[in-house]
Amino acid sequence: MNHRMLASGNEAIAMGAKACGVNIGVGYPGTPSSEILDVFSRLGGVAQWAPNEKTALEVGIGAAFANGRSLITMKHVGLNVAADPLFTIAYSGTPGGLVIVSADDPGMASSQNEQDNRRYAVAAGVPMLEPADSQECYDFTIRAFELSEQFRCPVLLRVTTRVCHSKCILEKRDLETTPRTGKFDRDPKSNVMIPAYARIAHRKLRAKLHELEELNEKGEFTRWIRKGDELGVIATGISFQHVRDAAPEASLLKPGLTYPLPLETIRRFAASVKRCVVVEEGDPIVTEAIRAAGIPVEGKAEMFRFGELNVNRVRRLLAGDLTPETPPPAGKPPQLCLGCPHRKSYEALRDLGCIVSGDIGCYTLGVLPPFEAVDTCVCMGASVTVGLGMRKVLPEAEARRVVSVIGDSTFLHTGINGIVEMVYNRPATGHVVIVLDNSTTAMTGLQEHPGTGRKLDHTPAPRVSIEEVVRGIGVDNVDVIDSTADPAGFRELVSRRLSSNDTSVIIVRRPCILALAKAKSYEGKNK
Ligand SMILES: Cc1ncc(C[n+]2csc(CCOP(=O)(O)OP(=O)(O)O)c2C)c(N)n1
Ligand code: SF4
Repeated sequence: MNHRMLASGNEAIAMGAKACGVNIGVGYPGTPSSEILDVFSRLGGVAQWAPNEKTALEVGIGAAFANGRSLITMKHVGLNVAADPLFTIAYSGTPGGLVIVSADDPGMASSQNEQDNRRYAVAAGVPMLEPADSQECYDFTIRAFELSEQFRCPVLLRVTTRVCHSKCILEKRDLETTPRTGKFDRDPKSNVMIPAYARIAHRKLRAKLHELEELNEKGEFTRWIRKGDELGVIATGISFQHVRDAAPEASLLKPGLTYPLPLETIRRFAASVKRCVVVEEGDPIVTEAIRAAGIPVEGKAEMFRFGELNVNRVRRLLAGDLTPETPPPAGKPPQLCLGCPHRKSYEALRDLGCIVSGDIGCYTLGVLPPFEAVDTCVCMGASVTVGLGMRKVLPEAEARRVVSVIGDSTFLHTGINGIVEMVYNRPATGHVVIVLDNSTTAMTGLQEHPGTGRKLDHTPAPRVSIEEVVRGIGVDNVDVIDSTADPAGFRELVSRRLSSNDTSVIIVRRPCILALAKAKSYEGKNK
């Protein structure tokens, strides 16, 4: 029986994973990927949040080494964190299926950069599928697992914000397969990447990519829409939908397996039209690959490299219209909620004249008025280490003003490494780290993490104690305080710690007001 429904791309990926019997879904939250594992869990799949993306991928690799199927989810910047295992698992592959969802955010709706992760597929030599709608999210997820097992290689499923969040008709197939049974066959030549084995594995990987390219030429993943021969457009992912509206008269070629590309099919398509243009969001990756194969195609002007494409921008791109674009109307700047526990902390840091090495989460909003209290922010976990670097070179009086501010989820993601660095290479003035512990991953939608005491599905879990972790690493002073209930005490504590040469961690603990209500409902359910 077939089932038609309205589903977002993220829901479709979860349903595809469930349909093909994925044994485990592991990820770290990040817009626009966060809903995938929640839905997979609600469908009855085994899903868990990892402390960060590297751990997520490694758990998934382990499950796939043990013959299981693993789905790994993350936002684009998460793949930077997971890049180390990615490059080597591309060599060895796994007997079980390993599919990594990279959810990219062109236009930076909710991200610190708009990096184009298609480059990871090329750099690591990992085949990549790029769905353009929810149906393809579902179908490609299932095919990604099949390809991963057939070719013994991880597969990247690369989606973007519009594909993740737009809802369209999805037809589910009657497929429900049972998860694969775990088993481990010793095969060190394939699974242990010492140089002698890795040299062979790299050659095997390149051979697999050639085979995949041949498979791709057979057309299963490519849509060729024949219209007139005046204009032909090659478009991938969401750009394909924009082109259909912007240039209904154009012939269209949409590769779905976008690494390795079906270059011979593309050559024939380009030769079949008088003008051939590549329309792609982000970097000109497909354009460059096609041109490198000696196929003459037009690319896009540099101005279309930034932000998302839409129907209007694609019309302009095709018309070669380079007049300045009207900027979108300025929206209301985001703000910390009224009653947010981060507010009192920033008021104090502002009034104390601190140099704040910040981090990523709701609390990054401390950069905006009325606080204007965050001075740097690079990537998750960097607050601690960037603060330490500042302390190493600033004159003493300035160094004493530096504090690192980090959220609880971010602390457990990659902040812990910074604490190890602080204890090992302590600055002469010591250092002060403030962990804003609101008992949730608020910014990405209130997900659980190892410090909340609940699993992804909000049932009870062992709780990792931040204070025990930092004490164990060897921090001199560890304090827990509520800056909202005791603002004066918090100011006095920060001043005291800043004036000493100790290493200090101050944990500001008070729940996010939005998470509090939800947490109460879970407690009711968990009784
Ligand atoms: C490598 C990476 N993974 C995921 C994200 C998405 N993300 C941004 S902030 C954040 C965590 C926020 O939680 P927390 O540190 O507890 O701060 P809060 O928002 O609760 O104040 C996440 C997961 C990201 N920016 N970078
Ligand atoms: S969601 Fe929670 S942490 Fe984020 S601004 Fe609102 S109250 Fe603060």
